[in-house]
Amino acid sequence: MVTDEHLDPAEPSSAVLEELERLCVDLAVAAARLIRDERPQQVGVAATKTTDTDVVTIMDQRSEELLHRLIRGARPDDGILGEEGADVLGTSGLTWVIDPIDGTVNYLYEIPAYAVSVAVVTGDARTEGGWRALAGAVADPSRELVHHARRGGGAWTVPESAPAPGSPTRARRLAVSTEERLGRSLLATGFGYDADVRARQAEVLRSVLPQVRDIRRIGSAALDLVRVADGSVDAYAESGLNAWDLAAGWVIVEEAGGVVLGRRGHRPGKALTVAAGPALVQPVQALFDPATQ
Ligand code: LIP
Repeated sequence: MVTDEHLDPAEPSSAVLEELERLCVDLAVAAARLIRDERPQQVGVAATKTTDTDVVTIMDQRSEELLHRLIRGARPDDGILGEEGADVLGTSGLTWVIDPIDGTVNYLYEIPAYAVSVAVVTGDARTEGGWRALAGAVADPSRELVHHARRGGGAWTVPESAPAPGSPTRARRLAVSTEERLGRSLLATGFGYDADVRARQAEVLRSVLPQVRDIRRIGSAALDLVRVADGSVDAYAESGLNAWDLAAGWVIVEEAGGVVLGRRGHRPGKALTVAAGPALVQPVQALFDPATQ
C-alpha cells in the first residue's frame, strides 16, 4: 500500500508551498475568467469521450490550452496532467493536475455549477494512489469565487477579484460541518457517464437514501468537495473519479479539517472517494464500500 511517507520524499519549504498555492489560484482564476467571459452563445459539443454523453466543449479545450501555456511559462520543469489530454512528463517531481471545466454538462446547459480545478501534486500523478496534492485551487466562475489551500496553510475562499492567498480582509476560512449523525447528514454524490455504472450507482443509492437526510447531485466533483470543506454539505461520496476531479478538492477538504478516504485500505480514487468531517467519514464510507458490508 502507498503511504503518505512514500509520497513525500522531500516536502517543499513553506515558502515554496505558498508560491505553489498562489500559482494554483492565479491559474484557476485565469481559466475561470476565460470560460465565463468568452463563453460563446452556442457552446456546442466539440467531441465525446467515454460515452455519447461524456462531452468536451470547445471551451474545455481552450481552458486546458490556456492552463498548459501558463504552467509551461511559469514552471517549465514541472509535469502536467489534464482531463482533455495534456500529458507532460516533468523533471522536478511536481505535476500540475488540471480539470479545465469540471461540470462540463452543467456548463453546456448553462447551469451555474461548474469549476476549474488546479492542483500541484508530488509523486506519480498517472498512478492511482501514487500522488499527493501539495496545493490546489477550485475556481467557481458563476459565483466569482476561488477556494484554495496548501498543506499546513488552512483552506480559504476569496473573491476572484482579490485572490491573494491569506489576504486578511476578504478571505473566509473554511471548516467542515460538525454534524456527526448519518441520519441528519446532507450527502452530495455524483454518477459516471457509463449506463452500467449508473445502474450500479442507483442500486447503491436505494440503500443510502433512507439512511441520510437527503442527497444532492450538483454535477461537479470539485465543487462537491469544496462544499464539504465549507460545511454547506455534510459529506460527499462518489465512485469513478479521476485525479483531476479530486486533487485540488482533496487538499482543500483536509485543510478545512475534513478527511478524504477511498475504499477501506485504499487511497481515494476511481473505486470510491468519500469526504466528510472526522466523525462522519467512516459511516459514509461504510454506506458505499462493499468491503465493509
Ligand atoms: C464530472 C464530475 C461530476 C461527476 C461526473 C464527471 P466532468 O466531471 O465532476 O460531478 O459526477 O462523473 O466526472 O466530466 O464534468 O469534468
